[in-house]
Order: sequence, then structure tokens, then C-alpha cells
Amino acid sequence: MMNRWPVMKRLLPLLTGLVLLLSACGREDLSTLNPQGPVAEKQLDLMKLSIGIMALVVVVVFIICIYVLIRFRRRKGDKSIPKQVEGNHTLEIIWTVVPIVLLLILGVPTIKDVFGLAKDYSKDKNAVQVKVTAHQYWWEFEYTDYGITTAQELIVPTDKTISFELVAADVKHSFWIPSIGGKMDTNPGVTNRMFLDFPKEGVFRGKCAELCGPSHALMDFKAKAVSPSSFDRWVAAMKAPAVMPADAEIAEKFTSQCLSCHAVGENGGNSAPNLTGIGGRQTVGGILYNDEGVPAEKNLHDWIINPQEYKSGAMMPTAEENSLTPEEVSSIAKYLAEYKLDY
Ligand code: HEC
Ligand SMILES: [Cu+2]
Repeated sequence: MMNRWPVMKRLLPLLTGLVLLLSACGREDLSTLNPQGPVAEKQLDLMKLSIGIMALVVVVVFIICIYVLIRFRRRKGDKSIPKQVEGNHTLEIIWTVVPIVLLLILGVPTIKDVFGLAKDYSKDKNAVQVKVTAHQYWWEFEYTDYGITTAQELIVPTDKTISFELVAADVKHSFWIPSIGGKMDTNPGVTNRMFLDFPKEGVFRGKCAELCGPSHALMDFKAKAVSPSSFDRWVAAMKAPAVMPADAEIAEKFTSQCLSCHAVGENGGNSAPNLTGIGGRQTVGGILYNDEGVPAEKNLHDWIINPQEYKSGAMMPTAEENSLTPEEVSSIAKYLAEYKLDY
């Protein structure tokens, strides 16, 4: 027999590396196996139940199969025809009833949860209504009861159910926060509904789960669950008058070159992410993380110079196309980095 160990020994570091790489992608957990809310918990319970039943069936079938293969194998010199069991009532009843019982055990909770998770909270006065619009390659969150809109960072209170109305502005996308629950397609022209609860404070990573173009894999967002009082402060801060660049010339450039698409406070358009309080967000564009190593100002600066470099196909012009001088880019990046909301 060939000794395979030397080959395995060479493959082992590669496999270890792969495992580490795959498990260490991203900062917040993207796993459905570590639920942080009741919806994801129910979904995980269903996965466990169905995998449990399947595993049980596989084990039992394999044990019977191996037993039969050994016990009833053809022995040397034995030419006789085995005992025929066709039409055996006991056997037929067993292999009809057992699957029915298994399907019932799987089906009853599945149907109960599928309908339970489809509950419509769109008329519920206690729920926070959020209209999610998916764009290539960013997420817009409109709080219809509060008259505010934000992007890339969904802020939610821990004490209320969030009722989502989901649509797409261009092609089909899919809204998914693995550790909280989901997913649900967003379609152009059709509204889907879903609700989620965020009982724990924290930041949870969301993803587009439907191949939607070259930067599909970069269509990340954050869901940030905060205390009820913090949420109220955030709403108030979002509604406060916009902070514009202090320098009049920069303010004018910003208005003419950026607010044609973007908005801050009550100023600007709505064909691009709302930039109110962008300096306090965890990322720029959902993917460039702001931290000590790379502060928001640097990420904003790099992004404004050439968004396509970080997200190919991003529908934002480069600094050159926006006819900005390097000084103007720096001033705008500094202004946006300092634009933070207190909440
Ligand atoms: C033609 C419309 C358009 C113009 C003009 C425009 N942008 Fe954008 N911008 C976008 C779009 C679309 C995105 C989202 C890209 C993506 O993530 O796919 C974006 C994203 C951004 C982001 C990241 C937002 C976030 O939520 O993380 C920043 C910051 C930004 N733009 C700043 C600017 C600045 C500053 C200017 C003016 C110099 C500007 N943009 C001009 C369309 C525009
Ligand atoms: Cu998408």
C-alpha cells in the first residue's frame, strides 16, 4: 500500500492556513451559528432540527446497511436463493410510518416558524418602520415614521421590533444580517416585508446575498443596536440642521459637486448615501474600516479621490471628474471626518 502521509504532511499547512483565513475573514461575525437575536435563534433551531433528523437517518440506514451486507453476504459454495420478503406487511408499515413521523417532527415546527417569522409589523405602532432600498452597491435606510434617511449603518433600538420594507433601486439584491436573521430578497418594483429584533447592543455585519454586479461581495453594511435613549438621541441628531463646511468656498464646492447626489441633513439629493454624521460611522463605503491605524479622514480622502479603486462599478465620480483640487479633497475629507453625531 502506498504511504500517503508525506503528501498529507505537505498539504496540512495549506489546509490549516485556509481554515484560519476563512474563519478570520471580516471583523464582526458573519455566522448564522452564533445567533444574536430571536429570529436567528429560531432559524438556527430549525437548521439543527433538520440536520439532526438527517444525521439520524444517515446513521441508522448505514448501520442497517452494513449489518445486512455482512450478515447476509453470499458465503462460499452457497448457491441458494435468499428468503424473499416482498409484500411483508410489517416491513412495509415500518418504512412508511417512520418517514411520516420524521416528516411531522420536522414539518410542524418548520411551518409554525415560517409563518411566525412572516408576521407583518408594518401597521404596528410599537415597531420601528424602516424602508430598505438596495442600490448597486450600497444600502439606504429610510425611517418613514421619523422622516430621516441614512446609509450603510442601520441604527436600531434594542427595545423595539424593526419592521422592514425591502425594495431595490436597480437590480435584485438580498438583505441579510446573518447573526440577527434573514435573508430576504430586495426586488425592483416589488415590496417584500420582514421583521427583526435586536435585543443586544452591538454592531452586526450585514451583506448583500444576491449576486448583483462586480462589487456584489463588497456590498456590506452594519446594523448597530443601541439603547432606546441613545436611539432617540440619534434621531434628534439626524433631524438637527445640517453642519456645512466652515469655509465658504469649500461649502460651495461641496454643495455643487457632492450634494447633487448626496445629502447632509435637509440639504441635497437622494441618489447617493446620506452623509449626515459620516465621520462617526464605522466604515466608509461599508468596506473601508475607520480605526486608529486608518482614521476616517484618510479613508474618506482615498475614497473621494477614486471610489472605483475600492468598489469597481461604484456610481460615484472620481475627484478628477468632480474637478476637485487636492486641497479641496483634503478639506472636504477633513470636514466629513469631523461630522459626527452625538448619541
Ligand atoms: C453622481 C453622484 C455622486 C456624486 C456627484 C458624488 N457621489 Fe459620493 N457616492 C455616490 C454613490 C452612488 C455612492 C455609493 C457608492 C457605493 O458604495 O457603491 C457614494 C458614496 C460616497 C461616500 C461613502 C458613503 C458611505 O455611506 O460610506 C462618500 C464619503 C462620498 N460618496 C463622498 C462624496 C463627496 C465628498 C462628493 C463630492 C466631492 C461625492 N461623494 C460626489 C454618488 C455620488
Ligand atoms: Cu447587491
